[in-house]
Amino acid sequence: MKLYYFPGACALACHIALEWTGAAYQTVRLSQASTKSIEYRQINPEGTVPVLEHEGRTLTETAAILFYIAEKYPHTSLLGSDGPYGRADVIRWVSYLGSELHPTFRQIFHPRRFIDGRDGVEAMIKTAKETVRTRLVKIDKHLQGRSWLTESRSIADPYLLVILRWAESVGISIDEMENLLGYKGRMLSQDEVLAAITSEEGRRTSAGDST
Ligand SMILES: N[C@@H](CCC(=O)N[C@@H](CS)C(=O)NCC(=O)O)C(=O)O
Repeated sequence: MKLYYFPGACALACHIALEWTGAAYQTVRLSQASTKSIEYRQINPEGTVPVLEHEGRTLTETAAILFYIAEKYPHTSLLGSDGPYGRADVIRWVSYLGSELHPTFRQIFHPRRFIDGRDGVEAMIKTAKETVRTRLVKIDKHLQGRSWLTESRSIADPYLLVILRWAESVGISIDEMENLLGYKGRMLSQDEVLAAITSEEGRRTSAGDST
């Protein structure tokens, strides 16, 4: 498998999932600017990462790539271990992160894509940050008494880690969200998670401009 990414992007979630499989894979490092090149747009017309290439096929969209990795390596049990409910619960969380949280960061990282002039930019960013914070508070409550978002560790977890890193990089503190803090610590204590982060960012610890 070959994963296209740039540092700080949501592709990190797929990178962590690949590490969890223990299988061999390759990565292609891009810059955000180079995702707009004519060459890259032939791979992904959207001009975004992640992209996964495997067995002559190209897959885009974080959720699809996460599910593909999990399906290809069932021994990892990254799709939930509990029959139809367990699987649906993983879909629920990947959907929630991908549709309710991930897009909200676009308004924070790329306000000019939403508003032309200066007017309204600050207000939009402020509202988006409040929205993220409100949702993180809900996730913090959900994590009470749980180690992972779902019954067992799943592909939803590295996606949440990406969201947490973005939140902190734009000043949304999770210091008072004890369950999320513990969760982040649990994720960062895993060798595979650190390996993916280090391979993308070296010693860098913040997420930076990404979505
Ligand atoms: N819906 C896509 C969104 C992908 C996306 O927004 N990727 C960001 C990085 S997190 C990107 O490549 N941004 C480059 C840009 O918009 O210029 C997915 O879930 O994969």
